[in-house]
Amino acid sequence: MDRDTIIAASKKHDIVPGRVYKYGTAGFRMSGELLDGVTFRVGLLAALRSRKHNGQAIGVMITASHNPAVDNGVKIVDPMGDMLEQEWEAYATNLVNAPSHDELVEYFYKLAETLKIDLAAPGKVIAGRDTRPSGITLITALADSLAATNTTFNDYKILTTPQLHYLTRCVNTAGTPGAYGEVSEAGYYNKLLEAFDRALHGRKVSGGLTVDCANGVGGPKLNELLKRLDSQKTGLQVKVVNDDVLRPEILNLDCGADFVKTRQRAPPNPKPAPGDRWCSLDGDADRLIYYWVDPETGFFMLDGDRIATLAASFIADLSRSAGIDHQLRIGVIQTAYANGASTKYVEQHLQLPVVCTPTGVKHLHHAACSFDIGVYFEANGHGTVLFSPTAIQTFKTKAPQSPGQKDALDTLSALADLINQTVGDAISDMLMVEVILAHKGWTMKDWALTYKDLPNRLVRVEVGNKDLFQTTDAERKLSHPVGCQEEIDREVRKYTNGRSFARASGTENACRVYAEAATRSEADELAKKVAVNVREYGGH
Ligand code: NG1
Ligand code: ZN
Repeated sequence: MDRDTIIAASKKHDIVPGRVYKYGTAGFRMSGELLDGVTFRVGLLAALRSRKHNGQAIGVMITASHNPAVDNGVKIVDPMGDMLEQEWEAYATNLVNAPSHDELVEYFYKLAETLKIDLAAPGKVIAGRDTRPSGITLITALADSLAATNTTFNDYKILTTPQLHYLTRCVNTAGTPGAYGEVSEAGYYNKLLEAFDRALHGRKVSGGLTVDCANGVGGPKLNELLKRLDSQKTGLQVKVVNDDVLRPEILNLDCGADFVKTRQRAPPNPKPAPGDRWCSLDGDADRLIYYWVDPETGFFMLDGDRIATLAASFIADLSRSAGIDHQLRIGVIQTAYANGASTKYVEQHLQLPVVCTPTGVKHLHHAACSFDIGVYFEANGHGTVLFSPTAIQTFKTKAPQSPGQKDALDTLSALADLINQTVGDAISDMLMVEVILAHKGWTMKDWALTYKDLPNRLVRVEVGNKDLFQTTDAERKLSHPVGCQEEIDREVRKYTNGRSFARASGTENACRVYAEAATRSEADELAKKVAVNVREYGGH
């Protein structure tokens, strides 16, 4: 590689000038038309990152998840399948914002020098994209930057985000004792289904399940999995809906996990029959929301908080049955958006510790690593359960004292294989939920009865300058603008079980206000009052 080659390639993929780009919680995300140069430059960073990690493969995922079809995004996956290390987010931002091709290359070489990266060493990048048409040209931009930097490039084409995370870890662990799985899409399905079967341990799922795939990549991928599923043996009868990826404009349109969660209702089309079990994935299949429409009481949603509490209660029970509950620390990680009733349920009923982190799965993932078993979910349905090497070792080596203990240890071991250890994965999480319901012999209603959600409201508030809003205490309090938090506290005190907070969105140019209280009307009223307050302090 040399400067001239990189400059020549870069000239084919310019950034749109006059814009400021930032590597945020979801990488770079915006209108797909603006991302050609951004993706080229992300390729340069991935080329550096791979060499920094002795040539291990770095993943690049092209997706805008639950955003409208015209948007797209690009993010980097680290060698073990987790999200890009925070320090490097700033390098990504700087590279992408370099005003000229010369300055871009200048910064690239400067980074290599300060980070002591040997550019002559081999580098490797793998990529995947969702079903957005703009992804095809963005992959070309990525391929060009990898060619210009002599980096080996493997394009896995259309994948869910969690599949790309899975593959990245598989590539880098192949042939080692920690091998994560077979390096192929088929390997992913086989690993999940083998573990699903093992986790069920002869039990059967009861009741069909309709899966709304947001007309995104989850549709074809779930269909691939189902082709290999023994639905007779496992009892899992899935009906896939909203899996049309041939009309890109309907991606995430009036369907999918984000629609269901934010609108708090089922997709209008097709309409769920009363009593049927449903779940929705988002546009890149890393979020999952369950729900049903009750013939008497109407729509009922089981969101990320519910999935987390279900998983935590099951795993805690299993570890007690296995006799290892005193050896392993189990914890639940949430954000401030978790319903207060779920937090109370985990702390008081399950007697497990809860950690609250700022929004964004990288924070939750990080906090989960400090437990032997860390259950983390955002209320929006994105999350997973992480098992430490000690936990996995314990499941395998502990000598069972009874058939019950053996069953529990085997199930825990199977869960560690079933649940994606790299990132939240809607398809893997769905199989986990089905296993747990089958073990407990629970209907959706039984699951819903574990606790009662506090009524809540999330509102988006347009402000003059969202950067004025600075938070502390895992985003639960505002430190700035000065005085704003006192006003919020004053309002909250007026309500039974009242809780409210405001923060600047990391993905949109707005603030978000969340409020919960004992009744629907009180939650709405509190949200409204705090929103007015935020608008006033926000320079409108
Ligand atoms: P922002 O826009 O920072 O609130 C949203 C979600 C996050 C996370 C990111 C990334 C809410 C309230 N916020 O972040 O949980 O998923 O998008 O996609 O759901
Ligand atoms: Zn997503």
